[in-house]
Amino acid sequence: TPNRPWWETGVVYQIYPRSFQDSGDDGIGDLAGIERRLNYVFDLGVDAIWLSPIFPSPMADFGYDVADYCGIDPMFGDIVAFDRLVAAAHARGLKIILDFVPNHSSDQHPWFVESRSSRDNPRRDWYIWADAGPDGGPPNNWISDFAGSSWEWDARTEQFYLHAFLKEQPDLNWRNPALKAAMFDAMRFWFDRGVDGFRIDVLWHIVKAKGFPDNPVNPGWTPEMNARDQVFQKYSTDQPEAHQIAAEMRALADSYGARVLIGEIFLPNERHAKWFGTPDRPEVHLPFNFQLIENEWNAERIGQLIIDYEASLPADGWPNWVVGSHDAPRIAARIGEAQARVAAMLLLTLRGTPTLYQGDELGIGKVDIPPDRVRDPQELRQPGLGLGRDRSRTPMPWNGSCHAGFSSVEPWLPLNSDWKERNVAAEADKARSMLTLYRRLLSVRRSTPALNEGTFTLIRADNDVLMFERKLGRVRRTIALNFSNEPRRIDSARGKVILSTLEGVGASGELRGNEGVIVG
Ligand code: TEU
Repeated sequence: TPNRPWWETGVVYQIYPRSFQDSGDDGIGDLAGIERRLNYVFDLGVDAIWLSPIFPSPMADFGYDVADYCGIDPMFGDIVAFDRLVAAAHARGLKIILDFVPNHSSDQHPWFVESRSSRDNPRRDWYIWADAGPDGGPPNNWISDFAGSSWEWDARTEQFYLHAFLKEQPDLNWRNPALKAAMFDAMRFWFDRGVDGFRIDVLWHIVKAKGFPDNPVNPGWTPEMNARDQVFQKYSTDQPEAHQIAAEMRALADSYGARVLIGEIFLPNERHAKWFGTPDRPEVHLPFNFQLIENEWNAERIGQLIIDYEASLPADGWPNWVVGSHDAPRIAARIGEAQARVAAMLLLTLRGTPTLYQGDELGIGKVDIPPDRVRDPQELRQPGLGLGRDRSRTPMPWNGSCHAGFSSVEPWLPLNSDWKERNVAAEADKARSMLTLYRRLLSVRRSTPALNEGTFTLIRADNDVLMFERKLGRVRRTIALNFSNEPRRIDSARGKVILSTLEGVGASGELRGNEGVIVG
């Protein structure tokens, strides 16, 4: 279909800038490094790059604590390097999506420094302040996503401030019109510089219920669980006023032409779908869909969730899928490398916009982070629960040379232990490598619009087999995925195998163990 926007026809590739390519000899990736590797990204066959935050930051949460919404952290470069990167990307037809973090700033942001300086500072109300509860403790029972109360006492002004994440990440008050205007100005700043869209961090968090009522307590919570699950985030997230703001963000994006908004939203289907908005009051183009990350890797389960998700979409709601991110365990660590190949085929044959996470295309799996090298604040605050995100944030291994070609010095996090064999250069020419599989899948997807926009029909999801058809006009493709490591019969797949996740061909009417095929 002509005239479909790029965020529907394309594939997004997430770059975690600290860990992509260092050009500054400090062991931390940067913008000039990304520019150097643009041909790799282009050759992979993706259409857009989403950059995790690159703004000035004390890095308490590695950039998700922003100290200036309109600058570049010197660690990553400067605005000149940024403009160069955008120009170089655009010259290759690649879009650039920035990570906008509206729920909270850094506690070092000049706005917060002012806000906490006195109760009558004009910026006091740009953040969320409240008096102590009757017992002198926090105003309510809200729990930070990173454990502990969401409220931090400020001794000087004798009030608590709210932080849904670290205490170094105070929540901004979107009910304050001046704060809201300043944040919209920041979006304009980047749109004016040519960015093609934003991934919006924790969008469903940005407004809190008036009066800050206690959240309902989760009766199923036990101390082995993540501390944040002690309560349901009923009053601290997903408020109607946040939808209004999303609609205004969308109106701003639309005023610039073909720009995309991707909302980070974790909610059950029905409430998740509300973030598309309505045709006369649209909100985000793509409410990020994390279900392939959050659910068990099981053919029946995945078949059902695809059906449920598709059914939950509004008439003009476009789907999206992702299997990895800087927050989630690596897909190959979670389900093993053989199944990660099946997951790659699923991701790139589903209806909608797929997002790839850097390094997954190399099949990076389990990485051991020695205790003295743990950097993730989520892990440091609740050690031993397996919440560590460092394992998904290790540097890209480019080649077999010193520090894998990532940096001239020791990187900020260790490399994947198998980097000597598992790196871009080593995988580039191997027919069997994960990288080759990703390239083939991306190329088949690009040349087969049915895989992007065709109808989705589930054929079966049982006995470890997920099978579905994608159809556009007269083009039909059947995708059959074997979630087990044993052979499985698939009598109904007709046509020739266009691509398999394995080398060679199996017996007809059969999937080999861990095999996925596109047939047509
Ligand atoms: O993550 C939001 C979020 O919900 C996290 O708590 C996520 O569930 C957790 O990291 C999974 O282990 C976003 C960013 O993606 C994350 O990197 C930030 O730390 C967080 O917001 C705060 O900005």
